[in-house]
Amino acid sequence: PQPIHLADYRPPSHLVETVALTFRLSPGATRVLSRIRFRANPAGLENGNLRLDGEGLRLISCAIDGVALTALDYLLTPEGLTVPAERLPAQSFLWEAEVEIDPAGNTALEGLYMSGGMYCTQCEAEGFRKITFYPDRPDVMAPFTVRIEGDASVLLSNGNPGASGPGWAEWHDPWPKPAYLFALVAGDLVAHRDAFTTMSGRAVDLNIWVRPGDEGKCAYAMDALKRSMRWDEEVYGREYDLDVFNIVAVDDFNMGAMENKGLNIFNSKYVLASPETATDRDYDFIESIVAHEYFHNWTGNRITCRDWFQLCLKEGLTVFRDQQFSADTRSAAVQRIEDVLQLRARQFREDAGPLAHNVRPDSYVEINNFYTATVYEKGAEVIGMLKRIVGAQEYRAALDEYFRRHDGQACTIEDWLAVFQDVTGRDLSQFKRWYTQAGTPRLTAEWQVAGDRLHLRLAQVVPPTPDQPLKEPVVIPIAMGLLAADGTELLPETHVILDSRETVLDFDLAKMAAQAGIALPDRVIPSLLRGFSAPVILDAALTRADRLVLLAHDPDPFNRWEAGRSLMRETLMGMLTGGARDPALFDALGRLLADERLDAAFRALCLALPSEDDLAQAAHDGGLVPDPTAIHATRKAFQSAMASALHGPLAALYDAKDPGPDYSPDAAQAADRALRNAALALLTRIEGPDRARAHYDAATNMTDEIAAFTALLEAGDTDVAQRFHDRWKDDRLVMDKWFMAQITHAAPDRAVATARALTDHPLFDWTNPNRFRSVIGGLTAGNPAGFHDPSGAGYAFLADWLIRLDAKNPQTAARMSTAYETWARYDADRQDMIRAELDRIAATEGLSRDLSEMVGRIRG
Ligand code: HT7
Ligand code: ZN
Repeated sequence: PQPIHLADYRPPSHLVETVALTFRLSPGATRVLSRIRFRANPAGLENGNLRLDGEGLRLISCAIDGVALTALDYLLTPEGLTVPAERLPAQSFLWEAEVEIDPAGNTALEGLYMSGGMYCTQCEAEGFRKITFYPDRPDVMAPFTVRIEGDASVLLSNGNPGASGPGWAEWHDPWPKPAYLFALVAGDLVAHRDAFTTMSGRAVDLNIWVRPGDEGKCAYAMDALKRSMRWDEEVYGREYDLDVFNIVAVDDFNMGAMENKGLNIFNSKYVLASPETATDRDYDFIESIVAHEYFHNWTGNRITCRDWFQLCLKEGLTVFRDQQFSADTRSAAVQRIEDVLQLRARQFREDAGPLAHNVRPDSYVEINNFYTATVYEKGAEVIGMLKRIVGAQEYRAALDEYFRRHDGQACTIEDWLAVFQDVTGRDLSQFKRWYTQAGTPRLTAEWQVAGDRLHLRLAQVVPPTPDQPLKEPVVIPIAMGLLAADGTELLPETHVILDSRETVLDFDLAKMAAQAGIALPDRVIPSLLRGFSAPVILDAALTRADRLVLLAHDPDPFNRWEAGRSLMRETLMGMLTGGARDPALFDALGRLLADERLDAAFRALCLALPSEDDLAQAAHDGGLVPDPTAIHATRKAFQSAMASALHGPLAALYDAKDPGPDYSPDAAQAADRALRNAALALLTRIEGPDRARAHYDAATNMTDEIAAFTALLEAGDTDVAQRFHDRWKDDRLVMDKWFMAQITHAAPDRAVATARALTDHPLFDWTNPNRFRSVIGGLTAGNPAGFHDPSGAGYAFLADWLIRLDAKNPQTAARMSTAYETWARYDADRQDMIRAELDRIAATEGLSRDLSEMVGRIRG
């Protein structure tokens, strides 16, 4: 298939005034009747043909203004239907069609499909065309009326409920929306109900629909929903706009959740939670994903994207908003560190390899392949930088204007930036490069003390990426401070902007020292990029001693954590090349651990080591060829050394941080559990399994139970997997954890065999994306040394499963293929073996557009 280019965008030839759909539900043969009023689009520059997308539809009949069309009146292809301009009334006409579709046979989980006996839909990005003929593009927005006929007890669609009776229900959504926001659910479901009154007094019914038996696991998602609704009113002045807000949990879902207007559909993993079955991390995800989907109501639904190249317009902004919400709800510093960890693990990795692309891509073959960390997470960072550059007040003013100017429209990044330019008077043409250039900029910082002055040289390079060899400098906002060697703060936080390739800043040290009441220092320690003020890789000329000062004293918690992290990384890299450990780091960590003024969640983060994947990238960046087995062993050795060095403080924390049996998912309790369980993992490494066994037996919540379970797996316990299985075998979401944990914590040389054995387990349902990800992703992401086993067995195992899954669910198969994206880091043997697997996949007959695009791009 040919790529689609942003530069080729053309406005639609026809717009839709109203849509009325009737669904006659039947698992293998659902009938969809559509009545769509079209009008010619004056801005449509194309020929006036009516072009309707449609895939896998059995056309029963169609008519224009009541006159039936015959096959001679239109052109029907596997991609859609075109009625030539000469057969169309000039201005406005009614299109009617009846089609038949097969929800039960729809394993791709796109369009109308069945999950656990219920009907549900997923239309973003281009799933609506699998439901009926329609201009399935986001710049065609219309109000929808829907009638559902079926024998399920609950029949839901977008908008407000209309009339209903036994076996039928009608819905009307007054807000014009693109087809990708359409949704329908039908099933024998039960609701967890609540209500919300908006700031202007509108009463909204809130329902979370789940399978009978799950209704007791919805309280947290409901609470998160109400808090999100209030937060969006208070922080962005955005109010909900329908009488009802429905959420439905489904077990078979390709992604996390979907923001369909008034009818969000969620992967059940991100709705259902009870203390016994969900971890603190699960609760955290539920809160932020519920918030994210809710926030889309304004950033995505009321204002949507003109075309799919503009995906970051809604996704980057909505991720930024959900991150703000979580920062306001929990510890802002911890939230920022977690966001950056995620950004580096997923987006920096993507930017460093063959899949690097702009936040706003220029072309794609399959849009589903562009729901990426770059579009989402880097897209959010770009908004964060914009806010930092214009300031909080101007940011809010610009957002107010964005909502005022563009409500009800399908917009572009140009529209978005124009609002900021108009409101703030700033020229953002250079800033726009963040949207149009791929690659993670590298920022270098060097400095010199010369008498009573400090000269700080900042320089940037944006690396070449596929198809973009040459790059222009971007606008980098840098939040910074300066510390003296004893930790005294010399300069309160300052904001500078680097928009050229290089600049030198000059600071008056004498004045700063006098103000701080200390002698003129001969050594200063810049604390740069505080709060990770830009998504760049910083190479700062800091010594180990400088970093120890920052770890102990930096007033910016992010940079304090960052200093510890970089010391750990450096130490691990040193150990990999035969160097020794540095006791000063453990001493510093010991002091930090014992500092009760510090948030327990922050301390838990400071104990966590860089991942094996981080270390492989660090080795590659340092000109080495990473050895995944050695990285794994070195990391374990470091953990054991750390546990021995910090045994006293860790044991003390383990005893002190028990929040007791009354579980609450709140940040304070979760922080204590995180720190205690981090201590448990380290202590088990050197003490043996007794403490973890007692922890397992005493656990009254899943956070503690899984912490003990994984500690015991690491310790080689041979019984615990069966015990866990016997207790939880009937709970799908908990069993996903069971599958994943066993692979993640298998010794690397047994990881592929473990994964293989688990795929033979009777509960391994590979057509369920969550279960597939637990096992296959458990190997590729959770056990890198196992995946990169020198035999190549991990590469072959993944390829076998991708080929098999692709025939049923191309989207999930394509997404999982990113495990191969780092191939260029590794030795020639591994590269050859990966290339052979990519070739084998590419040569598979009938390969989907999704997977073949990914394999082609990864291979380069
Ligand atoms: N906007 C939603 C994206 C999404 C999606 C995309 C492609 C295929 C399946 C999908 N399910 C959901 C979710 C979001 O970003 O909030
Ligand atoms: Zn989103």
